[in-house]
Amino acid sequence: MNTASTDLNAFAETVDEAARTAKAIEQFDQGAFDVETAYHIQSLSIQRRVARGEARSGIKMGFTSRAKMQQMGVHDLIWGRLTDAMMIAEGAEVEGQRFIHPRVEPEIAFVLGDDLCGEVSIPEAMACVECIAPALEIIDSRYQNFKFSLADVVADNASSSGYVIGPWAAPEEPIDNLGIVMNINGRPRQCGSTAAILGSPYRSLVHAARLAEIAGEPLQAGWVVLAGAATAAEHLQPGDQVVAEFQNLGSVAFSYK
Ligand code: OOG
Ligand code: MG
Repeated sequence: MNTASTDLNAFAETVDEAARTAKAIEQFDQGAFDVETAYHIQSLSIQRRVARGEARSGIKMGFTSRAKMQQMGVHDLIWGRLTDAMMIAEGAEVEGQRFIHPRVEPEIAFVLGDDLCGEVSIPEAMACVECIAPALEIIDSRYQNFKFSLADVVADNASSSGYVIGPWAAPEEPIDNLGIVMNINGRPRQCGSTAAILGSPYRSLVHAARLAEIAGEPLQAGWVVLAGAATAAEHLQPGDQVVAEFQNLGSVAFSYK
């Protein structure tokens, strides 16, 4: 695609400003840019965050479960860039003003003890993990009505907005098939298993290593990798208390003001 770099900067500014000011934008025209170009726009939008003082803290994977693909009508794996400003303390009360129409979904988080680059096997990926944790991701598409094409959602940093990490566990803890219940205001709203994430969240980490390397930003020691949601996402309403319980790993919670 021959989209001029000034156009790419304009797209990046549009998505970044929508995120910064929590104001929805229209979807870009179908065909305005392809998926590869969308990753370039994503990178430029994150550069704007970094210029404002945010630091990269890792990456997130998206559409790694059938539940999420079906909910959003997108059937390709995607990824986005995480920054420290997206991190929300476990148990915190989150201000609603920073979001447009947030949703929450249960995930597994990894912290890497070593750099992890390129084509790796599952055992190689496992050997790089320092610890694992139950996590919640708050996604908040900048597009009106949370509707997007694959290229749109990639340009919009895979809808990433916030993430909450629960208690860390040793990497030896098996995580391939752990039950998950996500409760909102004491009621179970989503039930599932970590097996829904590509059969094992470690497969998501293998993809993350490959995709980050291709982008020229290989996974670094100390980074967080979010493996992608195991269930469909749930809308957040003011006053909601969210608690996700993970078999053997404990729970992760926040409230939405
Ligand atoms: C895109 C982000 C997908 C996941 O965990 O599958 C994602 C979206 O659903 O808006 O974060
Ligand atoms: Mg997610």
